[in-house]
Order: sequence, then C-alpha cells, then structure tokens
Amino acid sequence: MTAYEVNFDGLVGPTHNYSGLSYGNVASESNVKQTSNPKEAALQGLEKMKALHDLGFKQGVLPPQERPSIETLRALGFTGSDSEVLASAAVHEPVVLAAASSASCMWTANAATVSPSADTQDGKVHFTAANLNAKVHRSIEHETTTRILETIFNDPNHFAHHPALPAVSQFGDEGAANHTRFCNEYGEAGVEFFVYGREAFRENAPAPKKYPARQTLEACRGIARLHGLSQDRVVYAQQKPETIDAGVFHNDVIAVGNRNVLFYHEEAFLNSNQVIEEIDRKLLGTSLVPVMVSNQDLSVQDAVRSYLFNSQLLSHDDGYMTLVVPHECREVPSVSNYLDSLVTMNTPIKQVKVFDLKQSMQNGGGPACLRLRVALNETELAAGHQNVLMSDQVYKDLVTWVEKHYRDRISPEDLADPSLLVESRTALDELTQLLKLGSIYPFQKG
Ligand code: SUG
Repeated sequence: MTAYEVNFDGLVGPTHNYSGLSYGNVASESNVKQTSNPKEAALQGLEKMKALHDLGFKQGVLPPQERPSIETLRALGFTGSDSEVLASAAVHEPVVLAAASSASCMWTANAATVSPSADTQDGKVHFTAANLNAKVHRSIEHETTTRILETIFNDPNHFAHHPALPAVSQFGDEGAANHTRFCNEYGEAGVEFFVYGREAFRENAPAPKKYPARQTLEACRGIARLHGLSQDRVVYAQQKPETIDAGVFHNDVIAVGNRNVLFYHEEAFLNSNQVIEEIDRKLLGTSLVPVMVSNQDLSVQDAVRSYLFNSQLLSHDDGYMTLVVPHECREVPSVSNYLDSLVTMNTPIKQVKVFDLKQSMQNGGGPACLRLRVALNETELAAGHQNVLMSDQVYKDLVTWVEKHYRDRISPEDLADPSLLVESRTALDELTQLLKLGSIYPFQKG
C-alpha cells in the first residue's frame, strides 16, 4: 500500500513573542525583549505549508495552544478574575507570565515522537507527546498536545497515544527533534534513530559543560519500549557535548535525515562512524547514503547561525530530494556556497528551496522545527481528521483568520494586556470551528 510522509506544521499562535526563555538556544537568548510580529510569523509559516502543498507534498496543520495559559498561572497561586491573574503575574513574576504566554508549541518537531505502523509491534502508528520538561514554558504543552493528537488521529484501530514520559530531568524528552526514521519506502519497516544529549543514570558519562542537554538516553529507551519497536531496528546515538555547548540544543540543528539519506555535520555525534555503520546495517532493502559536512566545509558556528541542518529533506517520486532551508542560509556566505555545490554532488539532494521564516528563526525555530513528520499509509491517512490537511481553501481560510485576529506587534509589556487574552481565545475558538476540531482548549471546557 502506498505510504506518505505527512508534515504537520504548527500554526504560530497570536502571542508569538521574544522572551529569551531558552537558555542554550542562541537565537532565543540574543533576541530577548525584541518586538515580535505574530501576524507576520503566522503568515510566513502558512506560506511554507502552502508552497509544499503546491509542490505535491502531503501537508497538515496543528493548531496553537491557549496562551497566556491562565490555568498555569492559577496553578501557581495567582487568583481573582483572569485580568487580575495577569496583572498580578506581571508585577510579581514577569518571567512566569512570559512562560505562560509563549507561542512555543509552533515548533511541532518537539510536540511528540511518532513511530509509523510499519515499525511497531501492533501495527499501529504510535504517538508520545514530549514532556519538554527542560524549559518551564515548554513543559506546559504536552497535555494539550496529547489531546490535539488524539483528536486528529482518533481511530483506535490505527493509532495509539501515550501520555508524555514522567516529567523529571532524567526522562527529559524533546520529541521528534531528536528522532529520525530511515527507510527504503515510507510504508516499509525502517530504522528509528534516537539522539540524546546525556545519560541520566551513568556516572561520569559525557555531558555538555555549559548548556543543558535536554534529551536523555533513558527517555529514548522508554519511547522505543512504549512504541513496541524492535531492537534490531533501533539505533541510539549521543550528540557531541561540545556541539551542545556551541548552541546545538536539539539534534535537528545539526542533522536531518529522510528515507535513506542522512545529511549531517562532522561534529554532530560521538562515534559518528559507528553510528553510520549501525544505521546502515539495520536498514532493510537499501543502503544508507551519508552526506557529511566537514569542519572544513563549514564550522559548527556557521551551521548554528544559518540553521542549514534545520532543513526539511523531502522526497520526490523520482527519488530526488529537495532541501527546504531558511533564508538565513543565503545570508551566511560559507553556507550559501556550500548549498550551491551540494546540488552538484553525487547525492539524491538536487534542489534547494528557501523560505523566509525570520519571525520563528529569531526564537531558534527553522523549517524543520516547525513540522512534525507522520508517515501514514493510505488507510491511516483516510482515518485521520481531514480538516487539518492543507488545501487551497484551508490556506485561504487560515490567512483570512490570521489577518482578522492577529496583532502585528507584541512587546514584553503587552503580555499583561487582558485584551490579548480575549483576542487569543476569540481567535482559537473560531479556529476550532474552522478546522472542525471540537473543544480542545481549557477555556472551551469552562
Ligand atoms: O525550545 N524556542 C524553542 C525553539 C525550538 C526549536 N525546535 C527544534 N529545534 N526542533 C526552544 O528553545 C524560545 C522562546 C522564547 O525565548 O521566547 C523557544 O522556546
């Protein structure tokens, strides 16, 4: 049966802002307190979705979450009306208000880990929402993420959902940003590749010195067990600790894989050669094509600055691949030159497509951060919620919706504005009707 990779992009929420909440994420730290433009951010994201849909790729959209999260603020002891809760948080704990207001769920590569049915013991597609417990503002995403995924993939004959792993640092999990699947065809059994930043339970194991390693080996193993993956087709690899300290807070900032291709930087993994050999050995029906970028080609610093590896590697029917990169790749000369030579090399990557995603990029989110990949066969695709799949009409409706509800500037002080909460809820309520999702947000449940 034909199977596809469907990319589900996160729709940027109405509170998109720059609060510098992600220590270890260079862009987030360096753009703190800048004025954001949520309208532009959402339109940039939608443009990418529409362009990939127009190119014939399967594209879906995931709705943003309710922000500011009054629920979070109340759980931390703020009381009174919703406006009073906001006002009090702004005075007493502005950082907590910023965390409760972040639109960070737009980076759906961190929403969950997904294992296609061809890889799992029970033949279902498995989803585990990521606990994202390394950062306060992201740790509040997973409950709603699970609810949204259960709503979209709601047929128990085909889909299995697991709640996030226990939210402690030993099981820190950042979802698909650290997970790649290699295969011959999407519908055939593949190799699931889990990348972690540290081991929680082994003393003196290598770990970064400056920045946090958000993902643990123990979390990866837990997910592989939950999803019923065969150990014969799972590979674990550790990120180089120095690379995390250079700003590579997720593996998808230094490597991207699709089908039988792994595009990666020399400094991505500890024991690179072993890792490549193991993936190749476990891969059925094809051989791994490693496309390594060396230090000589490009420094890790330029990779972080440009987000070259936070690209989407997309397969065409004829076997060739397109690399979807952020515009910043054309602004860093070493990267731009590398891209020009890449398409002439003997690899399946034959085309580069550039997108302006600056609003998201300034928070450290490139093309790959904005999408969650779900490989589905035809039956599974038909069993999912159809109204979140991109079409000319859905695109038109969403652009109109953004134009109607979103602000074109948000500065840090605006987060305390009670009308931002009302605007956000009004917009989300209309969105759930537009996408026929029913009640998925706390405010809709009363
Ligand atoms: O978790 N930035 C996100 C970016 C996530 C990128 N995702 C992937 N690499 N897959 C993060 O660090 C910044 C929010 C702020 O500072 O306001 C933020 O959360």
